[in-house]
Amino acid sequence: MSSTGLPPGLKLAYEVISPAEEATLVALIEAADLTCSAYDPGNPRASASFGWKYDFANDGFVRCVAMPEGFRALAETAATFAGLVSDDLAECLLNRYAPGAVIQPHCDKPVWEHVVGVSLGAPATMLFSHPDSGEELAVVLPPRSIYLLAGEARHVWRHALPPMRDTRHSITFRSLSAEGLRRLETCPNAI
Ligand SMILES: O=C(O)CCC(=O)C(=O)O
Repeated sequence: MSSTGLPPGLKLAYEVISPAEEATLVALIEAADLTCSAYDPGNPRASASFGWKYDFANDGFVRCVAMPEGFRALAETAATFAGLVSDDLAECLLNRYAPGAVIQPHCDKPVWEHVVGVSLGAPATMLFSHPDSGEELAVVLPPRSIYLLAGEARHVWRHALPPMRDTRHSITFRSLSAEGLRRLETCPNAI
C-alpha cells in the first residue's frame, strides 16, 4: 500500500515548459531512432540516448551521437534545476512509453550521479520504495513537470513506473558520478 509524500532528496517542479514546447519535444522524440531494449522483451518502452549511454552488457559506456540542438534549452533548464551546468549532463535519454509500458523498481547505476527527468504527454505515477523499511510513496508526475533524484531518493529508494494507461514521453538527463568519471577514463570509446 503506497502513500503520498516525497522521498528525501526528490525535488519536483511543475510547468517548466509550455504546451507548445512540450509538443515540439514530443515530435523530436518521435523523430529519433527509438528502440525497445533487448533486456526487457515485451515491454513497449522505446528509448534512444545521446552522449554517453550505460552499457548493461559490458558494464561500461557506449558513446552515442551528440544531443541534437532541439534539446539544448531543456538541458539548460534541467541543469539549472539540478544546480549543474549543461555540460555536466553526460547522457540525454529519450523514452516513449506506449500503453502497458513499465519501468521495474530500480536504482540508477552508480556510474551516474544526478538524475533529472522531464515528463511529457500522459501523466505517470512514480512509485518509490524503501529497500529496508518497505515504505512506498506514490509521486504523480504531470506533463511538463521536472524531477531531480538526489540524496536518498537517488541512492537508497528504488523507483518504478507501473503500466502506463496512455502514451507518455520522458527525457532523462544524467550526470556522471566520481565512479562514472573514473570508468569513462578507461572506456575504449572515450576520447
Ligand atoms: O521516464 C522516467 O521518468 C523514468 C526513467 C527511469 O527511471 C530510467 O530511465 O531509469
